[in-house]
Amino acid sequence: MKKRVRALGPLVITVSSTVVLCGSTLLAWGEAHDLVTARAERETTDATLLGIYNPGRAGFALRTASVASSFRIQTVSVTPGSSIALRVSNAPSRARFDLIVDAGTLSRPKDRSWTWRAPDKSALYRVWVIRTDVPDTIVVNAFVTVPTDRLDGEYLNGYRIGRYPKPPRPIYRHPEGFIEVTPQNLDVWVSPHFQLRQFVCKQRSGYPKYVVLEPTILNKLEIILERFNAAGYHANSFKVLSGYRTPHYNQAIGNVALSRHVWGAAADIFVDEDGEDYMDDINGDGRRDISDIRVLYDIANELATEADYQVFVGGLGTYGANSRHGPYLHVDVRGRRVRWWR
Ligand SMILES: [Ca+2]
Ligand SMILES: [Ca+2]
Ligand SMILES: [Zn+2]
Repeated sequence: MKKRVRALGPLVITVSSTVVLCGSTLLAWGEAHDLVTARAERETTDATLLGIYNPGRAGFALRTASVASSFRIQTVSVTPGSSIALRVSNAPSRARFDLIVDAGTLSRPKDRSWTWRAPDKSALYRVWVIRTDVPDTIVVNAFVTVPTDRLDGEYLNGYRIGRYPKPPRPIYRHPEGFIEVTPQNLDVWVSPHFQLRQFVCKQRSGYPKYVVLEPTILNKLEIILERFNAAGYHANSFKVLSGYRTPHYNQAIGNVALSRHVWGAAADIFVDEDGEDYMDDINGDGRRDISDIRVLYDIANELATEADYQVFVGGLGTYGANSRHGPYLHVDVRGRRVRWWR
C-alpha cells in the first residue's frame, strides 16, 4: 500500500485541490490519492487533535452496505474477494464524482454508483470518493477481514475469540470475518473522531488481535458526538470503555451471551476531555456521576425520534460508577428501541 502523507503544509493542500479539480485520472493515482487522503483526514482528525470540534461531514452522502452517511471518514468490513456497492446520495445535480481505489477492481454500473470487488488478501484498503467539480472527499476504510472459517476452535491466528452462540435471530448470525488489528493500524481513524484502537477488546493478548466493527455504531457515535457539541457541550471524541468484545472475554466478565458488544455493534462511552479516564462533570454540579451520563443519554434519546435516525435505533443504558469503572452510557444498534437505567 502507498505510504500516506499526513503532515502536509498549506501549499500542498492547495495543490491537492488542483489535483481534484484537474480530474484524478490525469495523475499517477498514487500521487493523487496520497494528497486526497491527507486532505480529507486533515480537515477532521487534525482539528480533533488540536481540540477543535468539526463534525467532519462532506457535502454529500455515501451509501455503503447498511447505511448512508456524509462523514468524511467511513469504515466497512468485507470478506476477501467479495463485493460492496457504493452509491452517492444527497448531492446537487451538477456534482461530479470519481472513485480511486488502491487495490481490488471497480465497476460503475450507473452514474454515482460503483461496485468494488475486494482483493483476496486481508488488509486495510481505501476507497476515495471524490467530488471533482468542487473539492470534497469521503474516504472509506475497507478492511478485508480474515474470514470466520479460518477459526481454529476458539482461536484465530492465536487470538482467542471464543465461541459465538447459536443465532436465535438474524442479527445474531456469526460475523463473516474479523478485522486484523496490528500495532501499525491501531491509530487508523475509522470515523472522523474515533480510532480503531478504541474498539479493541480489553482481553490481554499479543498481536494480531481481531475486531468486529459495525458501521452503524460508528455513525451513531459520531451523530451523538455532533449533537453533544451542538447542545453547547464540548468533546472531540468519547472515551470507549468497552467496544468490541470477543465471546470469550464477554463470557469471562459474566455478561449476557447476546450482548451487542460481541457483534461490534455497541459501545460503552463517557466524556473525558480532561483525560483522567473518568467521566467529566459536564452538568457543572461539582460531581462526576450518573447525572452527567444522563445529559448524554438525553441527547442520544432525543435523536431516536428523528426520521433519518431510524437505521441507528437501538439500546441506551446508563450505568453508575463502581470499583472497576466510572459512570458510562451503553449505546448499541440492534434495530429496536430499548432503554434502561442503573
Ligand atoms: Ca474526566
Ligand atoms: Ca456533574
Ligand atoms: Zn455496553
